[in-house]
Amino acid sequence: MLRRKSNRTIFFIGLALVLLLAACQSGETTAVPNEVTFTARANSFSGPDTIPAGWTELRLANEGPEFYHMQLMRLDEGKTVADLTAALAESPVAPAWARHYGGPNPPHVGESSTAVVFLEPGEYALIDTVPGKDGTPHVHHGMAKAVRVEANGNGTAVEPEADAVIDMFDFNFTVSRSLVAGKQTIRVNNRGEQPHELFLARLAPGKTVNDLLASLAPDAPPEAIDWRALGGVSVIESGDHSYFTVDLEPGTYALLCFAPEDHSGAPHFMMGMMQEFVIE
Ligand SMILES: [Cu+2]
Repeated sequence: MLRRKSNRTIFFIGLALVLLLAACQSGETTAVPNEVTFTARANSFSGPDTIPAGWTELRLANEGPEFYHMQLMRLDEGKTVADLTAALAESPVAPAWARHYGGPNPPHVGESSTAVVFLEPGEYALIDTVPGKDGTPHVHHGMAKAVRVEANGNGTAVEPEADAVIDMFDFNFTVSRSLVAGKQTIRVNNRGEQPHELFLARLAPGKTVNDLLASLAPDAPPEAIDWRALGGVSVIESGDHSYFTVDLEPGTYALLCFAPEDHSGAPHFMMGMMQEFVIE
């Protein structure tokens, strides 16, 4: 009798452990990255000065009249946002003491886009290298903000799960798993040796990625922008990865990288990083 009771006790302790383990695991799978929102307006970013380290979903709300993106750059000790802005005025190629950590690429005017990045503690510059209507990158018109990433982050923030994968190489994109209509999270890997980014846009019917590029020329009329900016991931370093979520409807899409080539400074799309794909 005693023996049977003790077996039952062991059984219930075991059951309790199994339930506890299941609860812990379900807690892990429902954890999400920290969410942080920044707002872009004409010549300014607004948002927090300090954010926690770890997997972070950065949201960019575009409340300005042009296209903006967020480019996070981690600065080596002793370097400032002003130092970075001055260096980028000399060359579009970032100095070795500033490391690209991505961020959301441009949403359409009045809309928002997100990207999930892994942030290590440190001092960062949040800049916008997208050129304004005058052809000058917004970073030189005040779109540069200091952001501190602190180690006391949300310990439960986890990396997202991807529905599709796009690899970036020197100098092309490869869609490793097929993209489909509907909402999906895309993992973006930089498998090249240079820093790369991914900008996604939906083209107007019958238009090509070349039409999109022509619409960005300083003398192009405003109505030439007949495509929709859908964000993507701004520049990340070789070997790094990031995520973004997008809702794709049937149509033709363009992938572009505007990052400057390490030596010539020429935008990567001129070297082949421009591609179209179709969603049925
Ligand atoms: Cu590139």
